[in-house]
Amino acid sequence: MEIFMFNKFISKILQHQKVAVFSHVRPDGDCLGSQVAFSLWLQKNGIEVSAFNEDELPGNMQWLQDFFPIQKPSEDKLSGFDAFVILDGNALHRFGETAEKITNLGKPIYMIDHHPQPDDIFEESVSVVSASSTCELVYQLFAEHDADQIDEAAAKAMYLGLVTDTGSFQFDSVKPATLHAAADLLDRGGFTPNEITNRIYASRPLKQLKLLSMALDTIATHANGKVATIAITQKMFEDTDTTNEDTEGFVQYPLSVEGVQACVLFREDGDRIKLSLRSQSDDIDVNKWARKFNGGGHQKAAGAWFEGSLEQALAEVLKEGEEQL
Ligand SMILES: [Mn+2]
Repeated sequence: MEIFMFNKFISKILQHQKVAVFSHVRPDGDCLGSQVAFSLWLQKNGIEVSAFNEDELPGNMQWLQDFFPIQKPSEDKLSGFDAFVILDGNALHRFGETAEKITNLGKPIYMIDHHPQPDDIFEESVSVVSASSTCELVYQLFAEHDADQIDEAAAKAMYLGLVTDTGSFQFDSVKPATLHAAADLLDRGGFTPNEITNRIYASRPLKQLKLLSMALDTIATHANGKVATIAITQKMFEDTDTTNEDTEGFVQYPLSVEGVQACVLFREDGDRIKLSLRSQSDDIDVNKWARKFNGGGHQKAAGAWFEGSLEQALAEVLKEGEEQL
């Protein structure tokens, strides 16, 4: 990773007076953590900041609101900003209806992200596909500018993103630099790792575990045990009184089956199926796989939508997967 990769980004963005920061729809720990930390950074450097997200924060991340408030955007709220920033996504459509219209305002848009194939609409961007998380990049920004500006709130917010985007430091996106960042955040923030992980992982409602148990029952392997699938149906949601948000992390279970190199989670959503694909092998590129269904993501994590029934989705997605192997 370059040492001064934020040089131009920092000098340009600090010339603005009033900046709006967006995190992506269906927010996760990385987009919210980076949004809160980056908003705090702007504020510390004399910029008036507002943070926006189209959706509700997950229940186990509401505590971030104590560090920096995140509000729902509307068109009238967005007048008066002289720059916009999007974090943890590289195309405006990932940020919801209101964000999609900010190009009409004619103000510069900045981006920090780690997904492949970024749009080219940005005034300045830092796009590092090999980074474990956007929070690791925001940490680099702090470090490059003035690490002493990392206070407890910013440290906890960034630590959250590091933990959640790396499956608790298990994915192979984790580099020495990731763990250096985590260690420095713990040091500067004066907190212990379990302070964050307990809030995130030890706060599961019972109904979520009931849903998980039903989903685990559907795990099956294919392609000589190299591919695993897991399915979540509307009926499971109804029977357990749960929603999409309760499926966070489920995709890791089929991937943990011995010998499995890639997996697909199928989730019924109306008359469509949401596909979440994961790979833990350099030989299987799930980004390519998902693109066959008009989706995308990373080599090791991607998503797509399938129009049709669960049975059709299983058959067609697996057929495509066999070709990939
Ligand atoms: Mn991320």
